[in-house]
Amino acid sequence: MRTPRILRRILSAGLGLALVAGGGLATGVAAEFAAGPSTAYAASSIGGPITRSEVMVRALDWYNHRYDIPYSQTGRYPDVTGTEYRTDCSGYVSMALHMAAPGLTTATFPSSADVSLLSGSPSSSTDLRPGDFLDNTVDGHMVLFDAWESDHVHFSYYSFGSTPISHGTHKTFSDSTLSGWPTSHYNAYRYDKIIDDSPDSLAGPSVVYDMGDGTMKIFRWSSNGSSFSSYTTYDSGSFSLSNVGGRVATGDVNGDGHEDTVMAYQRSDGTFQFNVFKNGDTSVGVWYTSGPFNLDNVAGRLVVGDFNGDGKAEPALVYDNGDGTMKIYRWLSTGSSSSRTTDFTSGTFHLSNVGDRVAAGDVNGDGKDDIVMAYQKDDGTFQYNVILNGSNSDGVWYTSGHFDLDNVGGRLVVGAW
Ligand SMILES: [Ca+2]
Ligand SMILES: [Ca+2]
Ligand SMILES: [Ca+2]
Repeated sequence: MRTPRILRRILSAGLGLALVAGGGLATGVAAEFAAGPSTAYAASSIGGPITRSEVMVRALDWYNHRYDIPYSQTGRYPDVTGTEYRTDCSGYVSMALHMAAPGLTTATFPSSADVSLLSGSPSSSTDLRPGDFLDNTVDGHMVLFDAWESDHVHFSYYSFGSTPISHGTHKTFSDSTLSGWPTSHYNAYRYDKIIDDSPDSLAGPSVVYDMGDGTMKIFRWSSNGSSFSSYTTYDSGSFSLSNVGGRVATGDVNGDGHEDTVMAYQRSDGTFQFNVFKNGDTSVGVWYTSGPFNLDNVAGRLVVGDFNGDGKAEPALVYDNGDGTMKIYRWLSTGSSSSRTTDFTSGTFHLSNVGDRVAAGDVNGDGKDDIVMAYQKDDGTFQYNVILNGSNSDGVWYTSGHFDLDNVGGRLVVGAW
């Protein structure tokens, strides 16, 4: 319900921007390291980065006490650490996100420096993830997004519009109302400091070993938080790594929260295929087979990232056209296959100056991975080129002084440090 209280914005825009970069932790190995061993329920601080799982645990805490927390726009109730938040819809969302107490309002949330509008009206807000929220400034109400059902059409949410806090289930954006108000009045937002987490596993290394007999073995170590003490192996059967070269990368291609390994394999008939190994040690077969396509022009430039921010990672291949331009071949993930999507073709851009120095990560904090390349320039300097989402050149983000990338080779990595 509409909250008359107008709160002064507490966090400066500068702080917000600094932490937006922290929000870029969202994907991949670096995020898991950054979040530490107790990723799922690590305690956040007020106004600090917070994992989605912690947000949902905090939301559940008030829900579990829902008969003890009367709805009141002037009331207060403590969170799990004793900080008191306002006992209405926006106070509840502020509490769940561990923002400054007693909380923003439905009116001030959209203009917060730490909040971003998700693309599209509610009917197209398919990017919503647990801990995002829907704000209706027309009627002065908001709800916390909980989770999609498996069809990614129906969803659940928490709402504190009256006593007690309610948990709405099996809703869709085609429904005329959401939590008692017109669905079309809501917009979808994300707290910039929210961190996607991988609740069931820590990052671990894996190596792909050529057995020399036309088969390969994948060794995959698991982390217990302080050592890589156990590993599993996968034996391929007939699978020649000479057809893969260095084209091995990881990402969560099926969106289950666990990294998977992807390889680009040149076939003897001149086509290639993507082989996917779920969790890095279980073959789930071929996710894509091309027409004629020479992976020699890709060399080791396979990257895997979530380039459209839908929670599933996908491969991209950086291809030397041989005429001083390059093409980034792109796919999206259906969760069980790689589906071709639009490609990016550069103007003059010599991949011979890049070699295998190509990596992916979310460099602008929008939840979508981007491609970074280190390019040796003729004057002895180098530059970082950024291709946002792997499909939109954003030009040069850095130019060095004299710097010889021959000494780097292909050793470029990108992470949220
Ligand atoms: Ca996975
Ligand atoms: Ca994706
Ligand atoms: Ca990005």
